[in-house]
Amino acid sequence: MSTANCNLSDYDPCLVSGAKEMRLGIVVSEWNNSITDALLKGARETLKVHGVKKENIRVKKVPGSFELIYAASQIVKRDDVNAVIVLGCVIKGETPHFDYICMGVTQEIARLNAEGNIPVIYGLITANTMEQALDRCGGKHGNKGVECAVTAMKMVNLFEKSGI
Ligand code: DLZ
Repeated sequence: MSTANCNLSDYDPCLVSGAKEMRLGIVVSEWNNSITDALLKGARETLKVHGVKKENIRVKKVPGSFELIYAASQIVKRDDVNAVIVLGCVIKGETPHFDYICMGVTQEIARLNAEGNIPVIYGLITANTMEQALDRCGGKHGNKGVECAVTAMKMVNLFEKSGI
């Protein structure tokens, strides 16, 4: 699994349609905010390009990536958006804390995604270094926020269009 050979911002715009009436929730972590602000910008700009109205993008900031779980689950329960995107950045330190945060967030977002009524899009950067994170929030590997926005719009359309 590697983003080294792909660019997170590359996608085929023809595969994204019908987003004008979509309502999206975005939960963003304040930890490593130089990274997460760039992810949010990438996501917002991409949604805008596809016609999502500014007032239909609801952003909630949380202190750290671990809090993404609670905020996303509350938004899912309220059922007033078509999808939720979670954006965070965890950078490996000297202790195993990194592993616990990454594991906890990943498992709970996966659970919410499978059990809730709307898609929850996983935008957690898990990096060994700040440089790796910068490469993925608008640097040489593109912007994960863009990738998440595209994924959200595609996932909302998945059942809207097929009717199943
Ligand atoms: C405590 C902590 C640490 C050490 N590192 C990060 C990080 O790299 N990225 C991140 O989003 N959050 C970090 N946190 C904060 C935790 O996610 C969480 O906010 C606290 O443990 C309080 O629940």
